[in-house]
Amino acid sequence: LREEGLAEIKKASDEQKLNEVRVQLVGKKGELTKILHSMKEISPENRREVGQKVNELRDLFNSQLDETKSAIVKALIAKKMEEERVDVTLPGRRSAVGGKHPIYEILDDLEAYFIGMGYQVVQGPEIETDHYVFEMMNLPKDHPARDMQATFYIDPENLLRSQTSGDQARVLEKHDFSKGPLKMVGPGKVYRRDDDDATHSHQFMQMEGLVIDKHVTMGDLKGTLELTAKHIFGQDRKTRLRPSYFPFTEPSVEMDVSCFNCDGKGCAICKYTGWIEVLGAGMVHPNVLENAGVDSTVYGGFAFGLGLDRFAILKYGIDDIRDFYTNDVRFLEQFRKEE
Ligand code: FA5
Repeated sequence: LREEGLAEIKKASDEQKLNEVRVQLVGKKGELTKILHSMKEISPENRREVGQKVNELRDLFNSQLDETKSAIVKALIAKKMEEERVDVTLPGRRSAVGGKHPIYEILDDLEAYFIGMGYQVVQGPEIETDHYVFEMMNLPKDHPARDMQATFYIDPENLLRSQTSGDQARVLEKHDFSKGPLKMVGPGKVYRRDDDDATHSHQFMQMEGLVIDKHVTMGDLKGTLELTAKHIFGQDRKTRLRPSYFPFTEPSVEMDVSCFNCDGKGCAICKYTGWIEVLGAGMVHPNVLENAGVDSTVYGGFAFGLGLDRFAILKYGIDDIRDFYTNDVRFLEQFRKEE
């Protein structure tokens, strides 16, 4: 039985088979138990010796069974480790990361620039009310200048804002002038029923600017606009201010930047004018201040609304504004910076 038992244990190749062998040899109904049960048939003088042998054999089987079991488990773990081996020296797979959109390059740059000059950044809603976009901005319902911006109306009171100028009214209403002057920029998306062409899109981005204090002059406005243009375009690009008209500023101006393509000489992109208009601006109309509860005999200042898309066109030499919105990856990839 000893030799047979050991051979059986040796043969068992997995845990299940080994368990079967264990039951067969040392289990309750196993071979050794059978011998113990038949002790009464053995002569009393031999009983002690047989008992001892059975016990020895059980110990031997048990220790062999345990040894074999741990060898099987070890082999199993080794096999699993081998199968799940990971080569940590292999280079990882690169995930495709996006780049910042060129308009946001300009936007982030300008935000940091204005914050550095003490401006706060505000963000007005894209679905705005007629009240803030027009009425508070000195454009009552029947004002002819409403036609200057073909507006998408949702209902008679709500609209997709056609300019960020509503942000001016929102901050003016809230500002506490006893705590100091008001300086803010408000960037964001605007929408117009404009026909799309190389320099017009029905969705584009503006950055509103507003500075209100006791002694702000047109010279401050001119200096701010010219410095801003130099900050974005460098020292050499030419700029000019033209007189213009907006209901919320008086006097009003527009700033042009010399065309990136022909340097002011005239080409199709700038419609042979040599210039591309980038912003509207002016000294804040007293009615705008009064509408928001600000005393226009004490306070005054300037405002501007710059077209971020036009800034991006001129900075990066892009010949069609629509490229910003069609999301052609080949176009956008040109602006990706090396990580
Ligand atoms: C305005 O929207 C005024 N709210 C600007 C302003 C603010 C004046 C504060 C005075 C004081 P305008 O409609 O001209 O003005 O637009 C301002 C700028 O937005 C333009 O100079 C141009 O750069 C840009 N812009 C206007 N229409 C489009 C368009 N369809 N696509 C791309 N950019 C546009």
